[in-house]
Amino acid sequence: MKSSFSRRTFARLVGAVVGSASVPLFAATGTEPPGSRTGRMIFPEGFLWGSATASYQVEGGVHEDGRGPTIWDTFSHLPGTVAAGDTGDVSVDYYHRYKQDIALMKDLGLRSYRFSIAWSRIFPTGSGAPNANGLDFYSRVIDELLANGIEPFCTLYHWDLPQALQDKRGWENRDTARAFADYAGYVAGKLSDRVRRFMTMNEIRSFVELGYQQGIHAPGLKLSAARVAQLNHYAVFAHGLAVQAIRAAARPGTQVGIADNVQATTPLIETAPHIEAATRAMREQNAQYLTVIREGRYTDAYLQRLGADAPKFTLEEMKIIASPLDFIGLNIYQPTYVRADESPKGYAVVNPPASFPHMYSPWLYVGPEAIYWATKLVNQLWNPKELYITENGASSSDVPENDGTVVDSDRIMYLRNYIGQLHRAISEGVPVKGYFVWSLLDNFEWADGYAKRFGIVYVDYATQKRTPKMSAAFYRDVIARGGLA
Ligand code: BGP
Repeated sequence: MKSSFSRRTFARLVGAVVGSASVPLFAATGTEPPGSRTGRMIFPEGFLWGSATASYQVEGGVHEDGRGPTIWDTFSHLPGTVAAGDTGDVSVDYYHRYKQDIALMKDLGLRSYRFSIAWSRIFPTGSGAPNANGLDFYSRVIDELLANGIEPFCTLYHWDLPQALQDKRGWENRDTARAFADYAGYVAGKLSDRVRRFMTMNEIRSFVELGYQQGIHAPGLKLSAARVAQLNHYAVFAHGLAVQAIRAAARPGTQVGIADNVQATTPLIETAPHIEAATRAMREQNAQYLTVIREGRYTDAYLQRLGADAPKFTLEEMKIIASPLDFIGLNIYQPTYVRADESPKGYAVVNPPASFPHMYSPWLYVGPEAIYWATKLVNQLWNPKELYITENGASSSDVPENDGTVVDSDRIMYLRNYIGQLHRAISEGVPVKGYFVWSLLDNFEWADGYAKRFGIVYVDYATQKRTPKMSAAFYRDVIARGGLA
């Protein structure tokens, strides 16, 4: 199935202009702009350099230790859903090789590692009696990370919904939100003795739009606009309920956030009118995701655009959706360029011309300043206590040379430029505290199967041999020097 091009091609919102057009100056943090005197791009002391993976993408072991089936097990086994008929049945066998992979992380000098928990390893049918063996696996992973001086960042939902819940209408069913909160609270209660930071969900936009609207991800549905809007509402509601459940169950000091793929609205030209347009676009393009999560209301433009298809909601639900967060994680890959426009909404999204450079995935346009503008505008609009880049990275064609070396010059170019633009944001006082490369390992990239490689470590899928690419050497050097020196 040729889904990759539409992977990030999201519907544009239309409607009236809402919101702050002013662009206040950023508050100083009190720290000296790192590296500013020498011109080197050195990040603040304690910056958490990390990398990320997700359960279904790396673990394999899908039948082990009582794990229940998920929507991705079902979907990937249907003909025509995933490139080359690939599945995550074995993937990179991290379920059995996590110690080796953590040794690789240590060798890179990683300070932190973002992984996700498979809900169905903990509650095989989504709710009911917990499966102790499932929790044990993550407990062992966490111990191994801590023994190697690596801080665990734990995502509770990275798209692998227990199939038993999808059989009861999945995220369309309001009870799924409650089940998610129960699961999140249970895990936080058990693991917050060693995990300080939890993220509720990864990329609500992706699993809602790709899974339930476009049908190119699990569970492969193409629902009507009204049904999508309602289940989207239950998904952000589930996030809010989970925030509260984690806080209620976890040890004091536990931090709760989200990993959101905000549309990284980026001014086409860095002048006042275009910056103002990008600021408006940030709110509107993310209305039913980060905007509602931060503001506790849908924008007027969003509700007007949907009209009769708008979600039904209560004020109580809206309050829960906007539960305070300790941090916001942003997954940033490509820019959404925006320019000033005379239309009522005050901005226009610029479609990339055919010649626009992209990485191996056709959707992955290279626009490093996206990471600067996304963090800067999110900070300005919603004033989070802390920000993390919970994913950034790129696919490359990655052909090993005769001696096995992978010289992924394009990935190094991509990472260097995005990290440089992240430094630009931090040097202006934007409180970004860490950065996670997607991904540590080549892995099962959803509808692309194993055809697109995002790892900084190459995996030979036939032998499971891991070989760090040149980008791993680059990243190790960045970490060792604390930035781009
Ligand atoms: C993000 C997901 C990751 C990863 C990455 C690459 O949206 O959070 O899980 O898959 O994108 O994208 P893709 O696999 O679609 O090419």
